[in-house]
Amino acid sequence: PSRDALIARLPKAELHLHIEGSLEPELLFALAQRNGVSIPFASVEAVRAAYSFSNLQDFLDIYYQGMSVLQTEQDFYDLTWAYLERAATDTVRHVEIFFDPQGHTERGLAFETVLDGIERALRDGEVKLGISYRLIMCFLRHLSEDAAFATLDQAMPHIDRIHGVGLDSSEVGHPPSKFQKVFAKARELGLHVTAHAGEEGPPEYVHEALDLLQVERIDHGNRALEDAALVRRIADEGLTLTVCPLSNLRLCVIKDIGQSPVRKMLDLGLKATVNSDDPAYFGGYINDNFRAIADALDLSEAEIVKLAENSFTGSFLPMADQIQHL
Ligand code: ES4
Ligand code: ZN
Repeated sequence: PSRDALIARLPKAELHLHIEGSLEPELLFALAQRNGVSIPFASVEAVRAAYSFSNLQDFLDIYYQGMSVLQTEQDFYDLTWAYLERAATDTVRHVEIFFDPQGHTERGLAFETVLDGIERALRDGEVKLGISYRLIMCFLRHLSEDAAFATLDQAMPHIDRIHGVGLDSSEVGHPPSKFQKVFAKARELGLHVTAHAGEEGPPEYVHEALDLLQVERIDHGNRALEDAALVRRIADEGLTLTVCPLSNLRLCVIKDIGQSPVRKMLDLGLKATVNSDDPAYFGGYINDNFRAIADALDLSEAEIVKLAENSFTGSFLPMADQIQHL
């Protein structure tokens, strides 16, 4: 249908993408062999079959296990380059990529191995694919704030290469308030700030992300819709929500794709965007996410265009660069 053609050709930015979550089973297998890392799967098919989750933690256990095949700077390059080539086929023009340094430094890798490989691919993507980028370092919220400070210290010699900080991993039981001090430090350094909030956690966590972390965006934000005052605030402040429809479905945040919060957010005048989160694990890249909700939510062409525009105006690009894409 014409909606699919529109989605296929619309320029878009991806604002919620964990680079480690773009590790496809084929590359996972190839890297396991290259690095002599043993994985508990006999085949690519067996890996895919294991990607059945009933909640966020179910997924995270498999996601952290998958990362173990990433060992060298070249591995991080190959991972990131594969994502960028795939994103280019979806007419993605700008990416703001999350990475989880603690998922790697905890395994004994140097912070620089991770950063150098990801960044080298991002620079190549800018030159060869015309995709601009920002890089967002996430703190793992199931770890302590001291561990987040140690990660920020490791990043300090390279801070000009990192554009923002985020907060991810197990949400419930690890509220934004736990990271108030380290986010204050990040803001003092001039970094952009965002946080996962309201994916599984209550609306109170979204309030905390705004009040205590002073985030510029809300990653997911599904459960913000349960709180009318919060909805009003998000609308009034023009805050961007980075929604991930297929992620929500596969992590059982929603029962079917027709329950994606994108419909309500658009109807409420909230600035929603569509993103792929961990595409290798959730069964689709950004255009797959657009197509899934376009059908299920019966999005108009104007709504699809609006979602793509929101991805640029909600990005960390300077205004002048945002406008170039509209
Ligand atoms: C994540 Cl979907 C999601 N939620 C929280 N943390 C994450 N890390 C990678 N994907
Ligand atoms: Zn995420």
